[in-house]
Formats: sequence, structure tokens, C-alpha cells
Amino acid sequence: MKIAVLGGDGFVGWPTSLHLSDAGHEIHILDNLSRRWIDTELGVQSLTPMDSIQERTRIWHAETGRRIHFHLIDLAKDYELLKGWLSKNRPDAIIHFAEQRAAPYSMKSDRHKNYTVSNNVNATHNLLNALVELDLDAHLVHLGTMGVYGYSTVGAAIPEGYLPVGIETADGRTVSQEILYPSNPGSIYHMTKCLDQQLFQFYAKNDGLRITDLHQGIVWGTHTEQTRRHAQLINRFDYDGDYGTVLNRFLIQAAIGYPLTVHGTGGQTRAFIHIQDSVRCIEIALNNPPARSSRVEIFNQMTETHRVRDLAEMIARMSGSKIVWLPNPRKEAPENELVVKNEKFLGLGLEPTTLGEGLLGEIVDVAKKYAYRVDRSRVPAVSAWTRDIAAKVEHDPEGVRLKSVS
Ligand code: USQ
Repeated sequence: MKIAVLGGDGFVGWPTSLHLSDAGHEIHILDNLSRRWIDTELGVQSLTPMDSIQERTRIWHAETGRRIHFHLIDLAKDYELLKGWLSKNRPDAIIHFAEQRAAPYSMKSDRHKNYTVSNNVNATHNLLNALVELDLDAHLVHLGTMGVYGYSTVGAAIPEGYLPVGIETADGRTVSQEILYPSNPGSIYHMTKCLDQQLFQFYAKNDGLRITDLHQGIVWGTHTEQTRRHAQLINRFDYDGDYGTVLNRFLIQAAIGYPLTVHGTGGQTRAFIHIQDSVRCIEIALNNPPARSSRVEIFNQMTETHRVRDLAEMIARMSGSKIVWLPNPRKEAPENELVVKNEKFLGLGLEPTTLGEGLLGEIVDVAKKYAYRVDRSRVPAVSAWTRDIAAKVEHDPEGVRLKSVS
């Protein structure tokens, strides 16, 4: 297949591009390199030394003989450029990762909120609009998030996208329907993925576009089979308070002798998936497109759920690290149960890589190898969800304490 990977320079986009190129597909990365600019804005860098996209693709070609093509395009701003590229290249499938994906970054200031909304929503809408205009029947696979559901299960498992409901009619009958699971975003970033869902529903219904939306949990790990092949193919690995996600952060903190930063009681339960499984799921989704004019296909892309404090305690036992219990900079439920259905990927052959499989140690080893690149002052998560929360917490740049001053 000829596949366009939008956002193919990012944390999941890069290993996905390698995986699919390895499987024999023709890969075109379209990316505006915004993630690299955000690193510059924030004054942080990936834990792992990451080469330019051109250098990465050169090494991939030298290693495998396969070409990954790169095109510098900003989906959200360069509609005509995007349309021109799609019109000329007419890919069979498009994978859409090209969105600002960090909740804390999206909540930093009014400017960051505006940026996240206009970047993410315009990127998705420009793409859908262009597909219709060009009459291009490419299968669109989008990276959504488990966060569209919120994380509370009211005692029932979260279904894969659609909720069966019975609606009482005026004449006393009950009409059965399947509706999109009610969205309940916890950040501006997560909200943009809820807006994406609505755009997909409309374009599938109105124009018959073939769309798959993958509601992914928190990704952990850094290497995949292909990124291991050469030092310069290494994936990015974020540890800072804005882009580092919880499990990878705890592992890096363990590696550099930094206390594990649990927000609140750590009673938050979240869904997780290893990066290797993430790229496999995308391949499975590509191989199972919905029919034209059918409803949007939705998969829950996760393999297990864990409570934040259980992860911290497990890593503390493994590494001898201390845990610090910090005032939570986010507005979120302090404790929640989470049960999620993921039978669709399992039914299509996904064999989950779980936390028990010895990979945690490998990640600590990667983190130790590059520990000299860590700026410890960038570890605390300081982006507060509301003005009230911001007033109650204060950041101690010398240590880990994001401490309550009230
Ligand atoms: N947390 C801590 N300590 C930390 C960092 C985070 O206790 O040092 C807590 C947070 O308060 C939160 C939980 O861990 O309760 C998860 O935070 P996270 O930063 O790992 O994940 P999140 O902000 O939800 O976002 C990440 C990705 C996003 C993806 C989402 C999937 O950045 O792109 O959509 O995970 S999900 O969480 O399932 O919605």
C-alpha cells in the first residue's frame, strides 16, 4: 500500500513508519516538525539523542534498502499544499497522528489552549475536507485517545466507541440505538479528540469516507523491533513535566535517582499499551478497513489498566526509589475504577506485551544510558488545570516538590 503517515516524525509516528516500511509498504511522512519546535520552546529535549528526520530516513535506507519519503507540510495551515500533495500522490491509506498530544502542554496558558484547538481541529478538518474534494477513497486511520470517554466506568466496561441505549418514546415503546459513548474530556487536548470524533461522524455519514478511530491509552516503552536496528533510528523519549507520560516518567525518574512524582493519592486508574503493540495495532487497523459509507470504526487501543500508585510502588520496589506524593496540578478524579473492552484487537490477533514481561528494566537501562542528557529542573509537572489550582501549588525548582502552600 502507499501510506501517508501524518505526524510521522513523532513518538508513535516514527516507529509506525518504520514498522510499515519494513512490512513492504510505500511510506510518505508528512510532518511540520512542530514537536521539535515545541522542544525548543520549552527548552527541553528528548532523553534519547534524536537525529533530523532526513538523517533518520537516510539511515533507514542504508540499513534496509527501503525509502521513507519526507514532506514538510503543516496540515492545519497549508490546506492547498496538503490537497496538492494528496491529489498528486493519491495514497491508499492515511494515518493521522498530526496533532498536539500533551494534556499539560494544552493547559499551560490561553495561548497553548488556542494553539492546541486550532492546530488539532484544523488539521483533522483540512484532511477530511480534502479527501472529499479530491474524491479520494483512502482509508483514514486516526490516533484518538481513551480520554474521550473520561475514565469512569459506572460499574460497566467502556465499550469500543458505541454504547447501546434504549430510548423511551412518547407512546411507551423502547427504541434501541447505538450512540457514540458520551464524551467526557479532562483537558483541552482531550477535548480536541472529542471534536475530531464529531467531524468523523459527519464525514462518514455525509460523504461515505472510510474512517477508523483508535482510542489509545497511555503508551509506554521506547524501542520497537525496527528502532533497535541502528543507534540513529532511536525513538524519542520524553521525560519532562509536559510531554513525559506517567509510566515512562517513573522509569526515567528511577534511573536518575529522582523520587517518583505521584499526583495526589495516585488513585487514578488509566489504560496502557506498549509502543510495540501500538504499531502492531495500527497495522491491524489498516488491514481491516470499514466499508465505504459504513459508520466510523472504533477500536480501544490498550492492553491493560493500572492505578498510578500501584505503578509507582512497583517501580519503587524494583529500583529502590522513593515516592513523593504531590498536590495534583490537574483537575481530575482522585480515585477511579476503569474497565475497558478491547476484544476487537485481540480478536484480530493482537498478542499483548504486558508490564510483566521484563521490559521495564530495559527502559530503565535506556534511561541510565542517556541520564547525562536529563535536566532535572524540567522533571516536575507544573502546568496547572485552573487558576485556583495554580494558586495552591508552587514549584520548587531545586527539588521535586510541587508543594501545597495553603
Ligand atoms: N501523573 C502522575 N505523575 C506524573 C505524571 C502523571 O501522577 O508525574 C498522573 C496524571 O495526573 C494522570 C495520569 O498520571 O492522572 C496520566 O497522566 P499522563 O501524563 O501519563 O497521561 P495523559 O495526560 O492522560 O496523556 C497521555 C498522552 C495522550 C494520550 C493519553 C491517553 O500524552 O496523548 O491521549 O495519555 S489516556 O490517558 O488514556 O487518555
